[in-house]
Amino acid sequence: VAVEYGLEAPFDVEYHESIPSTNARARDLADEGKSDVAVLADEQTGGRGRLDREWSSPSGGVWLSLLVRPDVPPAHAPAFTLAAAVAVTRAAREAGVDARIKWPNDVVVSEANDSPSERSSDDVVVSGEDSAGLAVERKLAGILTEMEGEADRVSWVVVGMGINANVDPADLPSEARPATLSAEAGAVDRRLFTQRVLEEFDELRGEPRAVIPAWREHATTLGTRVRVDTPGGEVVGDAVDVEFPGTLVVDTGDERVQVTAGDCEHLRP
Ligand code: BT5
Repeated sequence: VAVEYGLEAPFDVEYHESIPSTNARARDLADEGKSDVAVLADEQTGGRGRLDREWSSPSGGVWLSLLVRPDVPPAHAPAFTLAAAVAVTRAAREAGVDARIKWPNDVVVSEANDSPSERSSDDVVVSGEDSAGLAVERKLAGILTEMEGEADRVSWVVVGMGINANVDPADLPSEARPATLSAEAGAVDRRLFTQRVLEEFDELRGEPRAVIPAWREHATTLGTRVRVDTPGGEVVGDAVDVEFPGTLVVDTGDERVQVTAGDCEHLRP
């Protein structure tokens, strides 16, 4: 049952204690003609990531989907993923967590930030590494953007954000290397945290192109060596930039490749 969540937000907020998926609910609301709704849940029983992957959503998280109807062509929809990543990152940083954005849809915390006491002050640690030489970053949040539209204009966009807020790490799949706000910086007030995410997203959505500089400011992907598994094959090189609406530019040494979708791994510099 949806109840009023008591947020002062530029969205109608619908709160569920438990629901299969806030994205699925937001899509149903889109079919009913609604707009500017935030669907929020304490727990999801059928949370989904990209490519129909499972998104683990135990009680204590911020499982949030925003339904919007922007006046943009479908090709611009990726900018809403970036806007959500910036909004979540800003809210997490305000809460004292060293969150950064990993292209295309992750908010991560670097392993090296976990144990500052084990480092001496003159150590220069960019990020941790595992034995395979991959940078170790743990996932604090993931974003799933879905949309429907005609050739020239979207009908609706649903931006789903899965944020491990006050979740017990034992309830999350350890192989996914999750991070939680509560483990990084202590339990957060989920109502206030959500309000900050909604405010930041609302500000960014009005000017999608302005999202790019904000994204660059908090990106961990730029300046690192990456391996991106794209629908068209693997791309390895230096991540040099992100361009509107969310394209990653990878310098392979031979050429600059523009990657619009894929799974990205950060490699040893
Ligand atoms: C994502 O997919 O990162 C998008 C996740 C979006 C979830 C939100 S929650 C609100 C809304 N309602 C939904 O049903 N979905 C959205 P992807 O990049 O494909 O990453 C999925 C992978 O992340 C999984 O295969 C796991 O390895 C890992 N994973 C699953 N649950 C996780 C969690 N809670 N924290 C960190 N990693 C997780």
